[in-house]
Amino acid sequence: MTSTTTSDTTEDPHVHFWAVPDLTGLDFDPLLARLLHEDPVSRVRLPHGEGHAWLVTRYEDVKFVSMDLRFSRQAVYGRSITRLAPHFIPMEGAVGFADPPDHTRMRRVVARAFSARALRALRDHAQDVMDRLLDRLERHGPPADLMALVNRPFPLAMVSELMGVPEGDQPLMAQWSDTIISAGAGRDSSERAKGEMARYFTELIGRSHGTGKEFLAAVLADAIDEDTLDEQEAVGLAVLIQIGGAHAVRNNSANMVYALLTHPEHLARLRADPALLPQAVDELLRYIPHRNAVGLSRIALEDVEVGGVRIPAGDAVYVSYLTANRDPDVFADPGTLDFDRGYNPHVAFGHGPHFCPGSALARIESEILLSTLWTRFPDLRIAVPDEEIRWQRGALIRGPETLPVTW
Ligand code: FLV
Repeated sequence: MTSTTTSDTTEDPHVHFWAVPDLTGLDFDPLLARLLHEDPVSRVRLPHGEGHAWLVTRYEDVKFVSMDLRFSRQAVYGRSITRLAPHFIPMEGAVGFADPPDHTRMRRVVARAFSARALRALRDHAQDVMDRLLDRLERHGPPADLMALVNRPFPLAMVSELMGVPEGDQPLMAQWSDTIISAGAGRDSSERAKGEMARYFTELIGRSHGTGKEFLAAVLADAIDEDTLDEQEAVGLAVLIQIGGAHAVRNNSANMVYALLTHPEHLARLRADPALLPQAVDELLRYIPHRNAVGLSRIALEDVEVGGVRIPAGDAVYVSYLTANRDPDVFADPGTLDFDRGYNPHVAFGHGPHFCPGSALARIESEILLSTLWTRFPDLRIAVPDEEIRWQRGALIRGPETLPVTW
């Protein structure tokens, strides 16, 4: 991108500079809320990268952009697009940067690891892991940090099981993921962590050839042997699934616990009517602002009109799934957490080809956490005043740093 573009847009009063504040609790980014209502297809400049990008906030427009193949992820790679983090999260050749048909080929391999049978086994395993973690929480006694004792280790153990990462290597995974999914760790440490994690998975996949095992590293090794994937694609997939599986669920499920602890009527309702659980989890997914700013853009391959605005070929476009989930044209009273919402077609897992491949596992994990936690600890409550809870800073995915609870 030329410096002319940068200076032009910096001067342009129609480009919103998005400083991306460190928000706390479940607060909704005020700029995002304003853009949804006042400037639904706008242009923004983020703290890193160059120039500006389009930001699409309305539900129907978000779905349109994320489905339409005239918006490309492959064209993003290597461009210094304005963004929240100083680095890109996916590696070169990874699924996040792929378009169909390559993207479809990669996703088909991942789908093998999320078959109905595999998910049933993962649900049983999730309950075992949760039971053990809550035994440990009980032995620890109150007060305790739920992040350290439950919300961090639980999804990490689950995705490691799915992937075939041995238990002893899980702390290493957590450390790399934290550095990669951060805007604040710096480009060098993030790139180093990506490199180290990639080397780890290259080795793990290398050891898994022909083992006949069902974990994902073995499935990826088989796919390489069948020439369905090359090694870089397989490793890129493994890195994104490991990070997404552990990091996204850790934060999202902690935000769910926090939401319930700060909405006692909702919690009481859910405990009185456990059959409500799947619907409650979906409403929490819709309601919780999962991330800061926006993640990975797409590039318009030709001029495309979105919500009445012409986006020129070559421009970068972001969608916000957070604002889509708060669009009053789709969700009545969108700012209210409502477990009785009948129609809830939220896009918390994204939309289109890049829709989260782990959504079923994420739902299972949240359901097991929320159903087991209060059965075991009926008097669970936050142990400190709300303003003393520390929330992650410089984060891409939002969540509490610690969640001190007592019972
Ligand atoms: O938060 C981001 C992110 C998360 C993730 O799990 C995978 C990703 O590729 C990304 C990303 O590209 C940008 C993010 O801000």
